[in-house]
Amino acid sequence: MFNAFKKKHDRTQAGQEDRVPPGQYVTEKFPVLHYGSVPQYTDLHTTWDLRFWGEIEDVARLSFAEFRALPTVEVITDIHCVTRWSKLDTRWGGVQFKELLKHIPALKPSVQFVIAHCDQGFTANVPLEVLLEDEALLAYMFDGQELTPEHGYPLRLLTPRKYFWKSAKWLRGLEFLSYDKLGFWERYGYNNHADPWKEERYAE
Ligand SMILES: Nc1nc2c(c(=O)[nH]1)N[C@H]1C(S)=C(S)[C@@H](COP(=O)(O)O)O[C@H]1N2
Ligand SMILES: [Mo]
Repeated sequence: MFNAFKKKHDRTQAGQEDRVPPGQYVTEKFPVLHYGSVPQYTDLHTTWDLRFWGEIEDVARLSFAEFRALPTVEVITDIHCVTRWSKLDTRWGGVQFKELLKHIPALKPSVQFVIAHCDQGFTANVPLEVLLEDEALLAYMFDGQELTPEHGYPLRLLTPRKYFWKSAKWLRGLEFLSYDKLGFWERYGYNNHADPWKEERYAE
């Protein structure tokens, strides 16, 4: 069902320590972290959609059925939480962000940032260029199974090369902007750039 998409990790040939950013430890577990409660969904076909607005040729939405009909890929990548756990070789399935862009009205050339909007008001800001990378997914499968509610069912972002807080769970909308606008954790004091390899954990 999923097209094989396995970008060889830059560091797979090296030892594990070269895959673990400074100040992180590796866990086999999959901790759950978020602010607030886990949203409950009943009939996704009638109550769920994914909306697009901002610097885009037209506002748009995809229904649950339309979104699930988009081509999918599998991505294997490492995730790094700012609370210091890292999990290696996590396996995700979903729609590549750059694939999604083929199915919605064109972005204006001015777009440089994307704000992920989630159920219950959570937001995360990500530079467009990060989401254009091969590993950037709108993910709904983890380890071959549908995402569980606490990990973001029915849809989350998977944001490459950033601390995991930019991988927004319970995604419902994408806003396209020419300028940057801080998201939830970024306003709360996390570092806007969020590069684990530079330990960009907190704002100055
Ligand atoms: N909607 C939403 N998404 C969120 C968060 C949140 O509070 N709300 N927290 C982020 C943080 S801080 C982390 S570390 C990851 C955790 O994802 P997990 O629970 O699947 O491990 O989700 C991110 N996505
Ligand atoms: Mo986090």
